[in-house]
Amino acid sequence: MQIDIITIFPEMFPGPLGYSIIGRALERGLFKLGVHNLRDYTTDKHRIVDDTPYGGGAGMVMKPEPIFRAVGSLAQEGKSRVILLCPQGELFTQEKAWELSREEHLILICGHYEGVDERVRQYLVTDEISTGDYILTGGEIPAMVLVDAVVRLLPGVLGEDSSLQEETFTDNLLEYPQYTRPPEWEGMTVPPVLLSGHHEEIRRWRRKEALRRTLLRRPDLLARAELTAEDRALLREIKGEMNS
Ligand code: 4G0
Repeated sequence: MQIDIITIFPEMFPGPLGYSIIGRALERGLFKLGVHNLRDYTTDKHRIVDDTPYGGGAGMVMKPEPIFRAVGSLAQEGKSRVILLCPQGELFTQEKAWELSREEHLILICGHYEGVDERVRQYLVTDEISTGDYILTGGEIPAMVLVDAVVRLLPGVLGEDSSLQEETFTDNLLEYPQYTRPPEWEGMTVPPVLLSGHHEEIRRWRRKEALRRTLLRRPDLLARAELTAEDRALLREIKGEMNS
């Protein structure tokens, strides 16, 4: 996969993407990262990328021409998703990360100021994506979030035994609680079932705790989960425990 970033702060990259699993994937050539200074696509002496909004009002808007030139020089006919990171975009989800992980070329546009000329959205961008309902000073950190979420799904990036299937959001349930050694630390203990070696009991306990967490913290996810007969029985047990 090729990922091209268009930004007025190219020095921010690779930044966090140069570390850990994504950094390793970059070194191993499992994806290519191109970082492009938007000002290199201006034609004026002062390399201006913003201008005042038509109709008046506070703040500045990103000019269309440098963005059109940058995307025009990077896009490969019919092969590129052109993504604008902005608060008005569709919320980024694990499902969207999986969708983008199947693409061969992503172009990410990092917005700034009070926004981007609407013609960029209308004629250039294929996807507007928001990482969450908050405003940042620029789209660079959301772009890094997207790259991390997508690249870790590419073949060969995660280790052998890390199961992408078992993950949170694949089945719309939160993860069950995890413990490691020691079995007791300053009076804080590990649930005995996990030390019991009874694999079937452990599986059932984990499923129940995943359901309990999702019920308490994310009832919206639980409503969308596909529940088995066992899941419904476990939820009844949990609800019984809550009344007593
Ligand atoms: C475009 C993304 C870009 C428009 C970008 C701001 C939050 C996110 C930006 C604006 C961003 C996110 C209209 C304020 C840059 N902030 N949640 N800021 N407007 O993904």
